[in-house]
Amino acid sequence: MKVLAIVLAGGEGKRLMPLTADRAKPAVPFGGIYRLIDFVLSNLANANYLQIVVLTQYKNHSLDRHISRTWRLSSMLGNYVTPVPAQQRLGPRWFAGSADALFQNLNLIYDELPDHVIVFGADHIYRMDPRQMVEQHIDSGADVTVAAIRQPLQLADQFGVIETDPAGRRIVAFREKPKDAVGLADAPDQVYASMGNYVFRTQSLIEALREDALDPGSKHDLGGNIIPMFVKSGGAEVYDFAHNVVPGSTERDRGYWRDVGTLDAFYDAHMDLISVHPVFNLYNDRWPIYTGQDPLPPAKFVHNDGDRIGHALESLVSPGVIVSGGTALRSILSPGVVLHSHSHVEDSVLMGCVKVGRGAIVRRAIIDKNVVIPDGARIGFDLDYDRQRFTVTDSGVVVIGKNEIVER
Ligand code: ADQ
Repeated sequence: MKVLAIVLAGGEGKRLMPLTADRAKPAVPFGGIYRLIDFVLSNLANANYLQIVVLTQYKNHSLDRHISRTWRLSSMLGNYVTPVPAQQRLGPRWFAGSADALFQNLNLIYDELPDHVIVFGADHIYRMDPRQMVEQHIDSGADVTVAAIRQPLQLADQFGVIETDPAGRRIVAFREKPKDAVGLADAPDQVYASMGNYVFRTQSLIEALREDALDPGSKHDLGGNIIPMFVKSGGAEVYDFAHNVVPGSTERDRGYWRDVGTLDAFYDAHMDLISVHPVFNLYNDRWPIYTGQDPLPPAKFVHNDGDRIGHALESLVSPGVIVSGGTALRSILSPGVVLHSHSHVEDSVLMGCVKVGRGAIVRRAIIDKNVVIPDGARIGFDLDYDRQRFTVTDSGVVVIGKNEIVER
């Protein structure tokens, strides 16, 4: 059975601004050394699906660079991860929606002639063995199988909401981001949400995309248009993510899936990583999360001119970090971060090469690459002041964009 994987990585990620000001959402750094796209690509690679096309569009420079530097598979064995930027192949327009992105790249499917096509989103934090979903899809003979997970009812308007037949397999209704969803019969405060991960029978996908392309009223969106088309014809099934068991997983981290589409969700997913018993276990070496890294030296903790020794507690510390007389508490320090004497960073995410000056204090913040926090500056204390100069989320997390200049 031949399977081609297509990863949709063209999303704009408006709600993650300023982190997506000059990079696509799937290229946003996560967990110190990763980028969001590493999670879906690792899931596919660990499952041995090694013909992977990544459709990019929006501000794709750092994404393309990351994929071509990191995700080099052995082409001799016919394996590849290929970023395909929107090329305006069908006239002078960018992709309209995710279905249009697939339609414009149908040639990639014709080149491979797979039996089934996996179409996965690129911006979630999770471990999943996609083979189990593909197996169910093949056994059932469905045109499309949609991965689903229970989510809180109040988030229903962020997801494709699924209703199934009483057996829980066939999809009888699929509504994209409904404002008036009702809860499940056995859990009124939950809905069954699409994870944005699909497996299609190739021929069914091609026919649906062609039909959709001819419809002037369509938004050419997979969730909004294509999946409902299959629901109507009775060919859509659900794959319950709760049944997915990844090698090396434990009862605790099974079923973990985070849509990090908002700054608060992005922040919370990081705070989970540094909790004593994180739900998402980065240390499962039977299902590794792959990434690419510059050859940096090990992290070091030193003192400066007889000051106290730099230290980090309950934190993730990446290679290339220098903690020189400063303190990090419950924080993520990405490669190349430097904390100078008497600086103090807590409950924060510092991305690559952030420098925190002498005596500066940073609390509950996400600080993007290359930002320099001047000596003695205070971030996350006076939120009214921070709001005037940075982004502050609903829950009070201060977010400073890449290369932003910070005044004291
Ligand atoms: P959203 O994530 O809101 O909902 P969308 O913006 O289409 O839907 O993004 C889906 C994926 O496609 C993302 O990985 C994005 O990066 C990518 N993408 C979007 N437009 C693209 C384009 N033109 N070219 C290439 N890639 C593109 C979707 C589903 C919901 C489901 C949620 C789960 O539509 O039904 O519940 O994902 O988070």
